[in-house]
Amino acid sequence: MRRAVCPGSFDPITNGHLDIIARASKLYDVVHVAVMINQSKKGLFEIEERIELIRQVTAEFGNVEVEAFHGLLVDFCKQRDIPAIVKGLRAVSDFDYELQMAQMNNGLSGVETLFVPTNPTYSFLSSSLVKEVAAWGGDVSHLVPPLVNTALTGRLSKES
Ligand code: COD
Repeated sequence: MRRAVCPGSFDPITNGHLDIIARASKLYDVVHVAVMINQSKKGLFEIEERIELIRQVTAEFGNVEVEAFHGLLVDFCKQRDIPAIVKGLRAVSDFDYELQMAQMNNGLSGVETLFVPTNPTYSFLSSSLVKEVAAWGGDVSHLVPPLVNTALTGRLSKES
């Protein structure tokens, strides 16, 4: 069984994330989506909410498992016998840090990182920008799945 992980914060999942997960799901038998918990960074959505949104928008792929993890990504991989991390690369600016993480993770445990070039439609897209635009009332419906757009609108209207 060929397994890979797509890790991230997913606060919330965007069409850019979804595109990478969809492409990974065609290459691997099982794709684990790991919502990595960073206790020093309070998100807009709780971890359980992020997981539920990801589960719903990836259900159609049929081979995606979603869970949260607190700790090192290499330990997530070790515990589940996952040999590969799949990451999307948006621009050269992503590459520096992604390369460092890939080399660190490989040095720690031998896990490989595979980079998938972003779909150019999403090369500017990040969860932070989506939240910022939505917070100011901008339309992000073309940047996130409809379910996420509804969740964002609901959350931001409660916060304002
Ligand atoms: N197009 C394509 N891919 C995208 C896009 C887009 N528009 N947006 C995001 N992605 C992909 C990228 O691969 C990105 O890395 C991934 O989705 C996740 O993105 P985010 O923004 O949700 O998550 P990040 O960048 O905050 O995630 C960082 C991690 C949580 C993966 C990282 O910090 C980590 O592995 N932490 C665990 C602790 C650990 O092991 N630390 C040591 C690292 S060496």
